[in-house]
Amino acid sequence: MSRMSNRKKVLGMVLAGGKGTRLEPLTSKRTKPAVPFGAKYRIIDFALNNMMNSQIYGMYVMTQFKAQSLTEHIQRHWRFGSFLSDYFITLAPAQMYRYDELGAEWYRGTADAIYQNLHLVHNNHADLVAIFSGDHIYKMDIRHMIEQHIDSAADVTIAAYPTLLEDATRFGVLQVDQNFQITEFQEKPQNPKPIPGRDTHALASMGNYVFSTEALVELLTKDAANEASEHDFGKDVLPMALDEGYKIMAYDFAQNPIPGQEGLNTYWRDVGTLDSYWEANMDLVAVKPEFDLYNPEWPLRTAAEFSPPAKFVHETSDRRGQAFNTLIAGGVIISGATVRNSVISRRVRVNSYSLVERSVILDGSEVGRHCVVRNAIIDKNVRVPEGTQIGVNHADDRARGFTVTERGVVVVPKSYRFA
Ligand code: ADQ
Ligand code: ADP
Repeated sequence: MSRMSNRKKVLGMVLAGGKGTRLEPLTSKRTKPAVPFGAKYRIIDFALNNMMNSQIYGMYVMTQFKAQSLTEHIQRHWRFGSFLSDYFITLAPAQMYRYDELGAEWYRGTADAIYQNLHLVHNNHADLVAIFSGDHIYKMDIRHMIEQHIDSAADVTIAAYPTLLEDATRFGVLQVDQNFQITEFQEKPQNPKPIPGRDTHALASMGNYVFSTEALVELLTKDAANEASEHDFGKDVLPMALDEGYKIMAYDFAQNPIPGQEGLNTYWRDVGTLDSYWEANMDLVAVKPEFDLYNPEWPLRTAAEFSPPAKFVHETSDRRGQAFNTLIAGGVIISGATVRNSVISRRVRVNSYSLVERSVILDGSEVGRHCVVRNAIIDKNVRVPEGTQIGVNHADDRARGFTVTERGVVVVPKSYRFA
């Protein structure tokens, strides 16, 4: 829990039950928020760090599908309780708490995930509830949003990001008045309305909401009683709230940079597809990345693993161990191989005479000698045998059963065994 401006108690609730179907095979064994990202992190870490860095120290994480690695990650690694007296992070799996009333139901939608846990809001005496998606890569100072919520006397505040019109069909699209009060909300419209005066962009909901507790309880109770509802914030609860005259404000994410950051806040990515996941990893290795992992004023906590230092082995002039424009995690050994524009996670090995370019390699995988790996995502614990080429000939890649995306990224599933 956290007291903002000594006025309000804020409880964090992070939605982490997404299936992430379009990220398969990365999500065939793990939920989307658990997908590893940026050499050391998992996607959910960014949302959790936003809460922590905004002094929201009390959080519940709503989980359901394939939550094993997410659960272990949070239970084993997100343990900062001994440093902060008011810190807790607790998993709230779909456990049919309201079994007597609803029967055996999992979370039916995002609103239901919160409805089924409303007792937690009461138990924590929260004045405000920050309900955030656990699916995105971005940095946000939620304190600004809460200040705005309080100052504008809103019932609900929705974080908003201007997105390209053609992408806006995947989001909730907002129309606002000159005070940023929301006048219209359309969930995933086929023809999104542009921002007035800026017809290339629409104002998208980031799926991050601050609710006043009273409005949240009223709205979710009403929604729960509606049999036609899918119990989703975007599809059901927010349109209903608007119809019923609740005061809903938009919060302008871009105009509110985090501490230690200059200029506008331009980076928010829904890494919902393999291509966008790969691109967001590649964004990190840009010479001047738009998303900065190195801002000391915005620490990014994740699993602390006691891996040994990364090592580069150079034995002879034709076996140079080298990496350029690359993120390398602990425990990696680049031995006589060249790695460029890549994201290399913990304990990965790349062996002599091999070349890895524009690729993401997840924990514990190994690239044998004389390999070429290009535009690839290699999931955990894959042994790429000597002389293998990945991302060079897509017909070969497909013949092995790998996914080849629209933009030509080849994905090797976790623990894949080469013939
Ligand atoms: P969607 O992209 O449809 O739209 P959704 O699938 O509802 O997002 O997921 C939102 C968050 O809730 C994710 O973090 C996900 O992991 C989690 N989640 C999904 N189903 C869940 C469930 N049953 N139980 C627990 N958690 C669950 C939403 C909004 C749009 C907005 C986009 C922004 O509806 O208006 O624009 O997010 O990405
Ligand atoms: P991910 O690929 O999602 O990162 P991990 O390999 O890190 O998954 O597994 C996450 C946790 O789940 C591990 O700590 C491990 O203990 C547990 N785990 C993984 N596979 C199994 C399994 N088959 N049975 C039981 N536990 C497992």
